Amino acid sequence: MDFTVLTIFPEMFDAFWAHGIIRRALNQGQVTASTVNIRDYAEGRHKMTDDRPYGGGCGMVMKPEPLAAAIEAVRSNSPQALTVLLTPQGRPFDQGLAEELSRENSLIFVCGRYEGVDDRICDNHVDLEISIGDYVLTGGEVAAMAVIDAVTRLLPGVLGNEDSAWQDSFSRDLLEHGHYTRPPEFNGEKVPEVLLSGNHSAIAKWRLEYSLVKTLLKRSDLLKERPLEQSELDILHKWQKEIESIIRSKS
Ligand code: 9D3
Repeated sequence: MDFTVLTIFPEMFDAFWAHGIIRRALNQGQVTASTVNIRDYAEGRHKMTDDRPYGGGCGMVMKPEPLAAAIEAVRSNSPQALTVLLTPQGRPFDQGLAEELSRENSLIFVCGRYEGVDDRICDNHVDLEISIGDYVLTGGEVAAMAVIDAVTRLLPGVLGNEDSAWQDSFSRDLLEHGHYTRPPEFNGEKVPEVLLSGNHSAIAKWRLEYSLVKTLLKRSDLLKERPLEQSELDILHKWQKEIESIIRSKS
């Protein structure tokens, strides 16, 4: 996978490329990455990348010429690349979109700043617009990092353990069970005993039960969307009966 990021703040990505899984993927050659300064494609003594909006209003708009020149320069080197604009009005980013993007060979990310980019860029130079959620950022850079991070961990060989990236369809769309490591007792709290038992089928059963209950309590919207297997329905029934018996005993 080749990532190219177009931004007026390329230094923001220096630390991003230099740490963790991304750095290892770069070192192992599963990923190549470069950052392009949009200002390098701006004309004039001041190399301006923004200008005042037609029709008035506060804030500035990213000028189309430097962006178009930067995108065209990058595309001429990788004509098959998918060009992605990070924008609040884009398609909501989720794991499904991360999986789609991970199947591309080459991705170009265009990071807007100010109030946004000239709309003629969105229409003619961009294949896909992405938003990372309904909250207001100051630019596309942090959003591009989120997308690159989520895509990189899905690339073949990047996580070593293949199934830690592509979970099977049954554990997907549930919150994860709790995680514990040593010591066995911390601040008076013990690690759940079943995890120390070495009984792998009991551990798998416990993990599924706590995934389901945690999802029910914290993200019931996920359970409503998702089909449930018989073993999962059995667990929810067990909890339903427990709750009903408590209610009956108090009324
Ligand atoms: C006042 C209207 N604003 C639209 C909600 C203007 C505006 C706010 C923030 C225009 C651009 C931005 C900068 N944000 C991004 O570039 C951005 C973003 C975001 O703000 N939220 C979620 N995903 C993304 S992707 C890029």
